[in-house]
Amino acid sequence: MTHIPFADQPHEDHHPTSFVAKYVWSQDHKVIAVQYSIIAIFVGVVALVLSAFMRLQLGFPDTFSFINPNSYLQFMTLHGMIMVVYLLTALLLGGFGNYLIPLMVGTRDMVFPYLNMLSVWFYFVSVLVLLASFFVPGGPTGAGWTLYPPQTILPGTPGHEWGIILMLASLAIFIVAFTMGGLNYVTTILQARTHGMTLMRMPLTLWGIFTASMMGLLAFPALLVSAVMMALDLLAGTSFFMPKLVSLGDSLDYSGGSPLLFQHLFWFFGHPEVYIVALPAFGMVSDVLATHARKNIFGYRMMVWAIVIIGGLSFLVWAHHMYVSGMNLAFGFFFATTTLIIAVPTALKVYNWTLTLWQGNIRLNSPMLFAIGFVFTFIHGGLSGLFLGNVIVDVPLADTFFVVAHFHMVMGVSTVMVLFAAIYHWYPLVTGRLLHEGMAKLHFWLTFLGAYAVFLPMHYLGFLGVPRRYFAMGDTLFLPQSAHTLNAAITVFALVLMVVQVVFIVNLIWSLRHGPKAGHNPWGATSLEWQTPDVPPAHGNWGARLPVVHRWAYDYSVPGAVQDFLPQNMPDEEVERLAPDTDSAVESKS
Ligand code: HEM
Ligand SMILES: [Cu+2]
Repeated sequence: MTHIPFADQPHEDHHPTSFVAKYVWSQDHKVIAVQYSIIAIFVGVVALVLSAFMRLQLGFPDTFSFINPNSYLQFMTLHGMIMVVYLLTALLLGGFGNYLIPLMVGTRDMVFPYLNMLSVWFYFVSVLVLLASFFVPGGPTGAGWTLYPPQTILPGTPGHEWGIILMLASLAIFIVAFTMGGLNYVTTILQARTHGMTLMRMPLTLWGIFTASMMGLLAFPALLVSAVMMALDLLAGTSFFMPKLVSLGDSLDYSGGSPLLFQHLFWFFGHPEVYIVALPAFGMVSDVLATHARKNIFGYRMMVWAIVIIGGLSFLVWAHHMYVSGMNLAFGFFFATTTLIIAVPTALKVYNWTLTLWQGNIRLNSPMLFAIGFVFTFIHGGLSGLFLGNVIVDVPLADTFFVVAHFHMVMGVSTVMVLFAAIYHWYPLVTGRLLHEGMAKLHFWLTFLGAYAVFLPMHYLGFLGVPRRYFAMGDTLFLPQSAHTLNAAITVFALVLMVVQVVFIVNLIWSLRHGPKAGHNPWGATSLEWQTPDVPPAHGNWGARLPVVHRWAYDYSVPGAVQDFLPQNMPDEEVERLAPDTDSAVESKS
């Protein structure tokens, strides 16, 4: 007897009816995805406002009384942590991962829907705990998002009483949430693919999300144990990370712990984390580029292997964040080498994106513009990474604004570019409406140029030696006037860049009601998520029967075919039947 997938076995579908069951305690991956996305975007806006405060202080020192050295560090810490973990990780995996995985593999939902629901609610609690630190005595921790001990828990660092505890607790809860989600993403991709959906037919979006989820399951535990150990140092008097030291004249009770151990654990998580964010973005941008260039992605297999290899290698480079920690130089040489090796598969991906565009039938719409914007900003961020990856160049540049410029370009701006591309690309599927294209293009140009105006000059500040994590430069002699002028200019550009995002939010909300109806598969895309019987996809996604997959996800502009895309679930007989003249269809198949 042929195998009947679970979802196709005759059984009563459970369709929730009450509002609470549908939208609050929902187990539907699509609702959970939207919940994840809304929370992530909300907390991301908080982080954006915090960066506005920092920029105001840096551009116009002594002007704003509510920003003092302590609050600057607190804003900086929360800004960094929220952006990396609570916005990007949550939005890419919890948001896009949740929405796209079941639709793209052709199943009805995640394999553990209840766990999936718990995941989003744990995430919500972790955000609340984090934000609560603004309201406790002493405020949030100002230790920097890297949370290095001993300074993190010593008096003198803002938030050393309550703020740090809430930060550690919030991270622990986030990791629980991520683990419940991540297990779902991995298992669903491995176990719930529909008939014909082999691994090597999956869209690259799925490869990116899959690899990133696997990495998250391996990397987050390192952060979890460091959070627990630090909490013990803080509350139970252990000395995992705290050396024997004298603080403000008093000898503290700690003995023999290793602050460097924390740095290793943190970056064992922290570097892969960069790719946990980057790989889903790599995957999604590949699909956006192929769809809107009406071409197959160039070198699909290479692209898959590059994702997997980058994911694996990224566990071997962590100490490139520690060149100035006093570690052995030979050790530094090892990590510089592994870091530069990662550049190979990464550069390969960039070539393949470019070759995908080559002679494509390019539609310069908003998803495509943002996708191309990503390729630019990613190349720039990647190139400055080559500087910093080398010990001898990194040492003078460490802890300057060059580093701030580098990581904002490579993981801030470029990932956000992909997020915008993805939102403009998939919004019609999620809501059934198209966004306003004029507003979208305006949003692109102002965001793209604005991002360059903000982050390009920071490289120069870094060369001048402007230190990062400084509240004010004062009248330092080594800084020329140009540094101060630039700092003011960057702040003005940053404020414009932030205000421009209002166009995006307005477009999102306005188009919900007033956008033109998207209809079925408005981009003419091949992958399964666009082939559902209902738009937006209904509960259970596929109506009575699951789709069956006959081809890979990149059959665009196939010679001899009647239309310029062949959906993954279109059988060969159908392709032939639709072919305008049978000869050429047969030719192209032979
Ligand atoms: C308009 C957008 C943004 C602006 C204006 C901005 C601005 C800043 C500023 C002024 C700092 C502090 C620099 C210092 O004193 O050392 C900072 C730190 C940081 N930002 Fe952003 N940022 C933006 C977006 C992002 C995004 C999207 C990310 C996501 C990766 C991000 C991640 C970080 C991180 C990780 C830090 C380091 C925090 C630390 O040193 O502990 N930022 N940002
Ligand atoms: Cu790194």
